Amino acid sequence: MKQLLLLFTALLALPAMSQDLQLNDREYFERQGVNVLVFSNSFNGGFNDEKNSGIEIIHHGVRTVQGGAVRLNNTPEQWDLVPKMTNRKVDREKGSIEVGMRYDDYDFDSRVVVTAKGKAVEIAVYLDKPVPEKIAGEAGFNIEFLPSQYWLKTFLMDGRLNRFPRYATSQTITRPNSEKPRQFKGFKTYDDRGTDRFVDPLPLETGHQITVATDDPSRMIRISSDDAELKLYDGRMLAQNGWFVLRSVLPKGKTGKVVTWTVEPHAIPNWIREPNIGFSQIGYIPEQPKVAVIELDKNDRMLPTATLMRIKADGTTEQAFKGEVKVWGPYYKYNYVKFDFSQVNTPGVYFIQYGDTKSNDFLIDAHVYDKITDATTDVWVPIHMNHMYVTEGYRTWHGEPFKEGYLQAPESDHFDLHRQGPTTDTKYKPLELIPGLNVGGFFDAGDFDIETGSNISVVQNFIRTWELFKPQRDETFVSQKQRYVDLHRPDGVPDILQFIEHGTLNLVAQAEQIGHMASTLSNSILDNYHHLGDAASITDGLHYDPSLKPYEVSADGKRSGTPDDMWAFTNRNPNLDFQAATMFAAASRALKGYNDDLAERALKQSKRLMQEATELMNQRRGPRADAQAQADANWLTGAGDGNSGDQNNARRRQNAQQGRRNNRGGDLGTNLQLYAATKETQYRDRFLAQIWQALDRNVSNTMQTALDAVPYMDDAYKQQLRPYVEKYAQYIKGFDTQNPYGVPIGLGNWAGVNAVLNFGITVNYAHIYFPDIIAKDEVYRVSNWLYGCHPYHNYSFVAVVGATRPKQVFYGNNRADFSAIPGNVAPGLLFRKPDHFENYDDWPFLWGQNEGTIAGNTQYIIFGSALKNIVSPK
Ligand SMILES: [Ca+2]
Ligand SMILES: [Ca+2]
Ligand SMILES: [Ca+2]
Repeated sequence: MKQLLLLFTALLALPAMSQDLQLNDREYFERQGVNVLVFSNSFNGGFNDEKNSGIEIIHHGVRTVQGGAVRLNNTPEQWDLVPKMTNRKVDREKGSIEVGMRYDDYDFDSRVVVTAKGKAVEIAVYLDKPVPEKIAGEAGFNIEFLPSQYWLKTFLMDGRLNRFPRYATSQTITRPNSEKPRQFKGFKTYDDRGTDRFVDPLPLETGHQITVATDDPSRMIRISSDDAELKLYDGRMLAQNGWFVLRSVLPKGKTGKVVTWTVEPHAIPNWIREPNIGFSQIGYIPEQPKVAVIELDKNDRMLPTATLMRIKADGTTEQAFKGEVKVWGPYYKYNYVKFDFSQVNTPGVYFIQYGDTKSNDFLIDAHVYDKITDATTDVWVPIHMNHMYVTEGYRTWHGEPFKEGYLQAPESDHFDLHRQGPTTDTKYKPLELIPGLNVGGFFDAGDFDIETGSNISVVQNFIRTWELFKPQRDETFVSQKQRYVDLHRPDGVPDILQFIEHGTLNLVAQAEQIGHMASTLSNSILDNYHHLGDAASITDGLHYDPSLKPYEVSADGKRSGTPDDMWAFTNRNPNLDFQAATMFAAASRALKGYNDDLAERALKQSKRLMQEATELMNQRRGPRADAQAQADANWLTGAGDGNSGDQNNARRRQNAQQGRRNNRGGDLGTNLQLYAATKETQYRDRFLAQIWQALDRNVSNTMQTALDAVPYMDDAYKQQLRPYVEKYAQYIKGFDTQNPYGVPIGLGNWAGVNAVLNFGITVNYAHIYFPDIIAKDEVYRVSNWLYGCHPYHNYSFVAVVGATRPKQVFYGNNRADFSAIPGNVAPGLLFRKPDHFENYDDWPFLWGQNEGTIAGNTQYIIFGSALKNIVSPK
């Protein structure tokens, strides 16, 4: 209570804010409404330009500017080179931050010094040696503005008025490829159509003084430079995820202070961020706990009460409940209070009012959870079926992709972080067609490759959903023969079975044709990897024939000289084979009676791969095994991994984590799955020999696997598990003091939805099997978070049926249209160091906060199915 009072007092006492920018104790420049960050987030080199780094401005609560650094392009793309931060020095006395930047590829070093000067910062670039000849005239100091926060707003350059364009329509020139600074690993993001020239945008405006957003005080920034010309570009000319770029080219042949900018972000006097009322957009069932978490600016005063308003059937409103607002306390940069309206349980339409802030409306009703998985199963998943034509009503989502099949990958270092070593580990020669792989499988995420590990998880997730909940829902027509999928057209077969079949078809083909599992089936060239549009147009559908010239088609129309065929990366990984073997055993069980032939093929591959993988692992288990196991464990947890920020590594890690969930503590999960599939007691005994020690070591990591076993074990097992579930209950409660939302919140470069979903699934199962230990009330923690009770905004992270305000944009394959694929689950809240959470809902292009993955979204189906089952048991 004393602590609460102290916090309460702290909330009431307004910190004195200076009118000038001050270097604060979190090492960024701050005044009310303005934060200027200097490499709090560095370019980590993982997936190159993630639009999350360098000098950044958080302007009235929104991170609208980033990318401040010395760059080599007018409008850098994701695969253009990024500088490595070589040092960062905070000088409190001078009120400055200095950062060293280096491009190894060009042996080019520079420094930037940012110093607070009243309401502005001075940004100065220093060179100890002149810009290297090769990139002289290309290297410049850049800063980038978020298009969705600036388009249609005015800007003034040296007195000339203009408006930021809604769409990219400025002018470009082409220049010889020889003049283009090298891209990541020498890859090319573009297809020059045989011209040997690249496209370079021309500036929208040039001058010495610019004010952006003169018509919007919350976005207005004045920038001037006496010693350098400012040029404003539109990065979207080259890439849909480009930003508006302001830059000054560094002068040739000069050293010392070469470019100086004065940057003054306007601050609205006494600005206080509007409270963010977090609640479930899907609503609440009458008997569940209902607690809104309200996020408050640190300069905001807490109000003593909040109100729940009811919208009556005649459209008028009335007060349903008025209650006390309770302090939770500070969490990173904001303060948090809670409003508990659990006692309201009359079905109806409601909204929350806190001071002048009103939430949108939501339901209290017994049926609010009934449809939470429908958009994901009926729309998102079928649209991600590869090698099929997918249609919905009048709309074709995509034609049949990759008709020409997959080639054996040659030795290569891949942009998507795969590698093909010097041997293929197959009977195929490099670039030879591997027959039969263009069948089944699911697109990875916002891109179109087949990540094998991920697809294994997907099949397993569907099997778990099928075996535990037996969903009979049939809203999708799937014809493998016609290679045709039609949404909202029942065909008499439960969709989940068809999804299991579709995933298994590709994975069995890999095992049969390659002899083991490929690490991935992926793009061979970078310029079709970033494809946005119909998946069927990624490749030309014709077999690549190197005897033809690029863009040339053979007389019979079957071959082309364009090297766009996809590759299979085939280096053998017995761990992956082992995972596949486990999954095949389960798939064969699930498919029996529906597709007996496929069930049999899956079982055959399961047995063969299991045996071969075991032998291979025994052979390879040498002195390196322990070190490697530790390295693997570190990689999985992100420990000691400076490059945890990259897109695919993060994605692969989450998939691997999911795999590990089935495979935790050695091969716990595998033995369990094998026992379930075969009922051979050796597997059960091996599982039982390991599970208790694993639980003793780490109850939270092992609990899911332990719970998965309950249906297959006897009552004694369940009794022995009880004390661990009691421990797990403590672990759940622990989150109430860690953050205001009571769920695990991730701080990585890929936001933490998978950890949240894992947690949610485990809590759900724990409640199902041990309702006396894990109360029903606990299962709503994760749904509340997903559906809107979280920091930054209160939109549902799931584009789910029933939510009043789901997120509107996601990083799906239709992201260029600022759209979403229904049923998607966003990674959620991205943490930017040192204290900022965000989730853009007007800018889909940051994968770490907006991309849904096939493994994650099928995990959501398990979570949602379990939750529905708990709320209204069948
Ligand atoms: Ca991918
Ligand atoms: Ca169906
Ligand atoms: Ca082709």
